[in-house]
Amino acid sequence: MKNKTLSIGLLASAVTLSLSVTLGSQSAFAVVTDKDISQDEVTPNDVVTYGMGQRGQRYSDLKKVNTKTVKKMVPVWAYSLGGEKQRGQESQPLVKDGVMYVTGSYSRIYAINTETGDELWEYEARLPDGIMPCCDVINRGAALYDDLVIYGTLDAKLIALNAKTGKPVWRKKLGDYQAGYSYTAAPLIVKGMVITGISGGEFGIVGKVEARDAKTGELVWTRPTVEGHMGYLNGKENGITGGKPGQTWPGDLWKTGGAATWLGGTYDPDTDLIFMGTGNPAPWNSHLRPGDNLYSASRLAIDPDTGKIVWHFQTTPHDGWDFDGVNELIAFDYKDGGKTVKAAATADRNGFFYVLNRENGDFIRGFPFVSKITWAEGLDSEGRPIYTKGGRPGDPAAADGKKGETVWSIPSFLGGKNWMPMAYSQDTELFYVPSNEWGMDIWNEPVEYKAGAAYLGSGFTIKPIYDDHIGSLKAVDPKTGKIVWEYKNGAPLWGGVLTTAGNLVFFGTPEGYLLGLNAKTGEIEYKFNTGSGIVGSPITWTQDGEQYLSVLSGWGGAVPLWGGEVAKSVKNFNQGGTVWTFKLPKK
Ligand SMILES: [Ca+2]
Ligand SMILES: [Ca+2]
Repeated sequence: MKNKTLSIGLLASAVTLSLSVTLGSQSAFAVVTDKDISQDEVTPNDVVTYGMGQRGQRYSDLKKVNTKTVKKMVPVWAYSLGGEKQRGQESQPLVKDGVMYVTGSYSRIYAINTETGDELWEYEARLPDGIMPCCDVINRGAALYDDLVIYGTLDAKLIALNAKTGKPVWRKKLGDYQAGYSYTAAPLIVKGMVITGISGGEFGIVGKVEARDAKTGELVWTRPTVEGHMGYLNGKENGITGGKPGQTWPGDLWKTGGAATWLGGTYDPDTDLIFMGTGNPAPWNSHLRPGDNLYSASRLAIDPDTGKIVWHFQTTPHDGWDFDGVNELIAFDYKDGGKTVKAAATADRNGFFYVLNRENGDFIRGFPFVSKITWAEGLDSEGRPIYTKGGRPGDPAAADGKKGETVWSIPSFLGGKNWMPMAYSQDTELFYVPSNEWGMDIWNEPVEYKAGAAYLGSGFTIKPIYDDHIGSLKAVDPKTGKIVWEYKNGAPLWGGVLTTAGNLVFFGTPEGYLLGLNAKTGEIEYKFNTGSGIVGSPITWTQDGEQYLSVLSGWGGAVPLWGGEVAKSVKNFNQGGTVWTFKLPKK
């Protein structure tokens, strides 16, 4: 018996030794459980969800790095994504047990030792010719579940890899890339299911939200986001979205209605609801589709067990400006006269910030978060826009049949805020919104649907509205609508935000800087040049008692491709692809 005990002991220490060689000082490789995911916000030793928690608040209670110490923060390693492929790097890394999982441009994914920056494995999806991503070859991040790391690819596939080895375990098709479907969002894990949306809103696709068994990839339910399409649960019909076709769309336009769910979603465990946003109705030319065009340009609350829409809130009914309603809806609570309000907030492409009752979708309040809005005069008591007369680009049929009247519109279609996620501080009770101040000339043209071809029926040129800045990081009070402070940036902001209990707000700029601002005042407390523009989202976590911070650097995304006159001003920014990791020096 003694010998047996001894040999088991030796075996155990041998295992520990070999793991420590691979994973540095961290403990043995552990699977990611539903509990790890639902607790992610309050477990600072890992980051196992996109959004640093299912609610997507991007808040960390870590404060070793704070307004007093942050000036001493230094890079500890930088990892190059390598290869000849660069372009936009919009990913948020994940961290578990001393391993970082980060996606890169062109549907690549990497596992890196968080202590040393050593590569553990790399996987590159083989992409076919003819993929049709609208807005650069980006990817926003992966999901972790059990022993899997799951991410989507530009040819609209979902791939699960073994997190330890990087070898594929399952692979599912989300849509037909030849019809314009693609995938760029970070998947969301809810109750053992992997929840995905779909990209392709500029190609007349039909948006949908889907749930799959995260371990096997088997489809559980699918919910189309355009009125008239049938949903399915466990292979059986599960009700037509909106009840029946034709209520808010003319003719057959609902069949190619867009409403792409391209940014993925958040989940609120408190109300047990998935929040997903939907993009523009297709085509952009709104005169071809009178009506509200449900459920485009909306936020949807979906029951994760049934895949049914519980409530919806449409930010831009009958959108005519490409004001996709996909931006993240973040659950948060606040006190109003001693009563706790279960709210959720979102900063829309259309320039308005909305606070909703997250239990039923009721409008609580809304206000502009950009300095100028031309297309609407305000919001009514239910949150519906009051359209400005003459603010909608004109109907070609009312002109020469080829081109309708051009209007100057603020915000531009790239939005008062685009995909880049804001953060909510539980300390300051402010939202930190990465916004942009710009406008566009926009006009309409005739268009017909053709599978796999752009389906816009619009032309546009984006232009700055101020001489000195486009980007504007704003501290927004959701209770009053007050902009508490603003940090102006020359180039448009295109990366996500992180806020911490150290009274700091971190984000990157296209000029290449990682910035740390004072969360209360907006003063610059930290500035580091990463060598390429930052369009990724920073994270922070703790390891061996030290606070780490990581961000992916690599300029690209939609601005250089679609930015019109703005694109000219950023064309000399160098591309890249590097994960930068920082911490305070050891004494
Ligand atoms: Ca965590
Ligand atoms: Ca769009």
